Amino acid sequence: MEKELLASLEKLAAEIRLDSIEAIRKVGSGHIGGSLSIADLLAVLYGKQMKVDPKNPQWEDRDRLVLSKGHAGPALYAALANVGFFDREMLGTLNEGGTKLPSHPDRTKTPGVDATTGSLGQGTSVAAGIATGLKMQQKDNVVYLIVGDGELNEGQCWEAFQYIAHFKLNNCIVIIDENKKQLDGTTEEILNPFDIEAKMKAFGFNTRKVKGDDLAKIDQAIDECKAVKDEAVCIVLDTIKGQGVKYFEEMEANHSVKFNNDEVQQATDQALADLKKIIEERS
Ligand SMILES: Cc1ncc(C[n+]2csc(CCOP(=O)(O)OP(=O)(O)O)c2C)c(N)n1
Ligand SMILES: [Mg+2]
Repeated sequence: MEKELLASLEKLAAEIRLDSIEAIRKVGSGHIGGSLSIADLLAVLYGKQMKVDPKNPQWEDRDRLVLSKGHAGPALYAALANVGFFDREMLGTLNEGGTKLPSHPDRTKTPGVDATTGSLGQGTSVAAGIATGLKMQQKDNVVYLIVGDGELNEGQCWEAFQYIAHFKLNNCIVIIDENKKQLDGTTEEILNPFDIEAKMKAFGFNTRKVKGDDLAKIDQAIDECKAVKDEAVCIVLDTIKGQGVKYFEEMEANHSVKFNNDEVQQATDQALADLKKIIEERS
């Protein structure tokens, strides 16, 4: 990947982290861990891979994104704002009464949101349906489906995966955020998904696993998926819950973080300062 492009994606990933954390902190608590673990992925998608027009969010020929792990809405909103779908100032209205940015995405409220999600599992079927529709219309747009590893507890995921594989929906790139944690513990202790890559292969997916903080590798994996014909495709992202901010990575209960004491406030101030530095250096 060219140096300049890499720097611009690193900048966008830092902006997504900064804006997600600031918005959630303003609410007082929220899904920090799962928002940060997909910041790099979202930077590659909205910063390079996705065919979208921020000035025309309903453009018929756009690629779609289904954030099935809808609790990471703040990261999606940060990505959308930073590429121009709406004003960054709107991020400060997260979860307020009457907001266009509810904690979980709502396609009727937010410019750029393609699917209403939050009830885990359901986004997988929504993405399968959109991909089927695009195939029927002979459109070559891509649907990006982001699924959590804890979300795999939902049987609906496996039903949708079986469908996507059977109908060879290579226009639906399934991306599983393997951050090894879910709401109240590690996936291994709550309900072990075992080897996700092997499972997706067994379900008929052309599957690859990449480090979820390596922007160039994520980009390459998406290019590889786009080149696959007649097979369903999957990327397992090897991530850390809280990725990119050491304090949140090391926090044990980092699913929903409460900003209610001096320690977390001071560590967050430091994290925001560090992220601002990354953004400045790459501007
Ligand atoms: C059907 C359903 N059951 C329970 C929840 C509550 N819930 C929200 S997030 C979450 C854990 C999800 O874990 P994972 O998919 O690993 O998310 P991440 O680690 O990426 O935050 C749960 C159980 C929900 N949103 N939907
Ligand atoms: Mg998880």
